Amino acid sequence: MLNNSTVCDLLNIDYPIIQGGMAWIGTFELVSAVSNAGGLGIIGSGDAPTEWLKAQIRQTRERTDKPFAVNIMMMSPFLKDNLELVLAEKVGIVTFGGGNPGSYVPNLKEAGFKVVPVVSSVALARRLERLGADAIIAEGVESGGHIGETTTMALVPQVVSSIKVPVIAAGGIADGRGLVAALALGAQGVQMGTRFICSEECIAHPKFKEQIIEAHDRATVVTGQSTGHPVRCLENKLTHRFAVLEKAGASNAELEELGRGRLSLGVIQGNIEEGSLMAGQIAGLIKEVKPVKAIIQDIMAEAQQVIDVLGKFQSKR
Ligand code: TUI
Repeated sequence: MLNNSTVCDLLNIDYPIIQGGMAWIGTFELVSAVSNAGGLGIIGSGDAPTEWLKAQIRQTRERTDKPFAVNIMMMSPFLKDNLELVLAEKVGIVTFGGGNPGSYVPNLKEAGFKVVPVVSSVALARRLERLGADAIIAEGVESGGHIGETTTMALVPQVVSSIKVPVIAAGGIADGRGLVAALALGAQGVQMGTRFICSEECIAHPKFKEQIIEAHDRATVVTGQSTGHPVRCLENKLTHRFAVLEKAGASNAELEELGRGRLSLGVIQGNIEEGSLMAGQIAGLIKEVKPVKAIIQDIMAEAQQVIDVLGKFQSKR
């Protein structure tokens, strides 16, 4: 069986499936659905104000008594207030993304929290384990949004071999084959963002979901390489404008200006040409919008089938 991973024990969940804490669309509707289905839902606080996050935590609690987490984005202008809020609200599990959360880990540990940072390098995974991280999400360059440089295939086993705490694989995973592959690399679970965008419960605009359904294997591009903050999105008019500006040697300030407000324009308002449609390379595998419960059940069933086939393959030799 697949639900016996240490990540399940650590987070008190039934299945080793964790939802990516996506800004704007990792809201209580999706979070409570994932947690109620036996995975771990994560509120994506992004750069949202603390009052918004407080309301999201409260609304999630109204809909589930299962564990859920908050993702804290290190570049948020409300970073400190949001951290104080999750402590006051005793959320219990925090993930971090978009930077090094090292200085905040000890405080959360003292308060009894489970701390699960997202990293894109072995060095940061090691440092955060030393500071008390309970598990590490190793996120490959296949992911949507803000990304590192190493592929999931190369990053996950290197992180697994470098630390003792459980590793969760992220980036390029959307089905049971991906889950089994992650387990084969030594991970104890997976985090998925793009797959959960195409759920009935996710509040993402239907036009954004449709763009993912229609995506092919090369539908995403990476912008912002020149700024040191590369971001993967579905290719559209906005990413073309970024590419032209970057080629012309635009300053970080100009690129930031072009990016302002674009994520909500794309993913909430459904402006698929002028908005930022952050999504991972696995978008091309996702062919339908389904209820969260079906997504999780189908992945678990497929993973079990794959394991059974692999087991037979081995016994024939
Ligand atoms: O955080 C993410 N993905 C994100 S955050 C985000 S919000 C955003 N909005 C507009 C423009 C840019 C970002 C969208 N997507 N994933 C987790 C993740 N964290 N991936 C990589 C990292 C990471 C990168 C550097 C973690 C730590 C880090 O540390 C650098 C250092 O200081 O050592």
